Amino acid sequence: TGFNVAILGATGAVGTRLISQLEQSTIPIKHVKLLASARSAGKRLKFKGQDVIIEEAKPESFENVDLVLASAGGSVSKQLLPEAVKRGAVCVDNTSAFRMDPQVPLVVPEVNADELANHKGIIANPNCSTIQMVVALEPIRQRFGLKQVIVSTYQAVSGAGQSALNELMDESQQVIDGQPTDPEILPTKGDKKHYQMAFNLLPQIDVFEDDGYTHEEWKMIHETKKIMLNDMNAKGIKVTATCVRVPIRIGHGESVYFEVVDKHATADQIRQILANSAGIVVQDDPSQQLYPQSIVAEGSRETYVGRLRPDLENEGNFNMWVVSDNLLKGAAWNTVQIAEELVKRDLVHVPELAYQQNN
Ligand code: A2P
Ligand code: 11C
Repeated sequence: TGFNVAILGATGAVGTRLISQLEQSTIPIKHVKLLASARSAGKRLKFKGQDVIIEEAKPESFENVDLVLASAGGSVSKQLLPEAVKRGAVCVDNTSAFRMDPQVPLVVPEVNADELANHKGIIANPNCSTIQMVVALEPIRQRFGLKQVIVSTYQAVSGAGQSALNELMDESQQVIDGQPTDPEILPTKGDKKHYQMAFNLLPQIDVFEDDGYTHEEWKMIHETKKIMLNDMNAKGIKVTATCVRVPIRIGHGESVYFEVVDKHATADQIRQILANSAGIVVQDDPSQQLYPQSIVAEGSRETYVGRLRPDLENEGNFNMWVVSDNLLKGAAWNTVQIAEELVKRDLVHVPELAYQQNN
């Protein structure tokens, strides 16, 4: 008994963590299939100590698969996940391919797990920087209401994949050695120019939209509204974002400024609500210099919150600092956590009215 599970993109920065999160999960597993590009076919990775031969991902790979965990890039998901659904597999997708599709729930279990009941075969995992922010904001919204969010991010290089992480390490060594650097990937693979990341800050994550925001900033705005209000254009909460890449390996940091509806809210009350909320660890004691740090969050499934303090000149407004491992809660853990919820809720089957490709 148990499920046949396929991991699509198993060799990537997120894929390898999907393997380890699945190893630790409560999901009963009959068989695991590891899928990647033709480049990796025939190589081996371990699952629970056993060698598994990596296969090239094709539509037929999903025959007899119950559950797919995907993180091989948006175009791969767009092409292959509808094929998987046709073959009866429920897909949890870590890419941006389907997030804004009205047929697809966009889920952070601590916030909107009930949306899973409406799935049509595909469930989307949000962007990493969005996930950790909504984990921290939703308990505050539920208790005090939320009017406005202004976020600035400090995002780790692993968000751009294993090759970007390798580039940061190489460049760092080159700078230390007094050698020239040769950037080819960052700030983003899909753009024309590339800049040195080592010992630098780059205020560009993903490509630019016509309005001057980057696509990463667009995601933080619209995904937040879809997750918290079930409407990507909802006017109920105003959100604006500035996303910055910083030369660290793992663990996104976010300075989140927010305004609540109930002006009587105090920082102590908010701290207490957060401390009692699922998936959150409050690390907030200035007298002990205690606050969240990326290198501490690395390897943990939790979202860390600290530096919570009221805006001294604007009642009902607060600042906080939020950190999480972007490859775990931001990606692999949230994906596996969604899969665990699907199993618990007996939702690992494609409904009769299944996902329809509309392009
Ligand atoms: P491969 O290692 O064979 O290239 P990252 O996010 O770290 O860059 O990883 C991307 C993941 O997506 C890798 O597992 C990569 O496999 C996989 N991938 C890339 N292109 C394809 C494709 N066309 N089909 C299946 N998997 C792919
Ligand atoms: C980054 N947030 O840090 C991106 C990575 O939409 O899943 C995740 C991209 C996505 O570069």
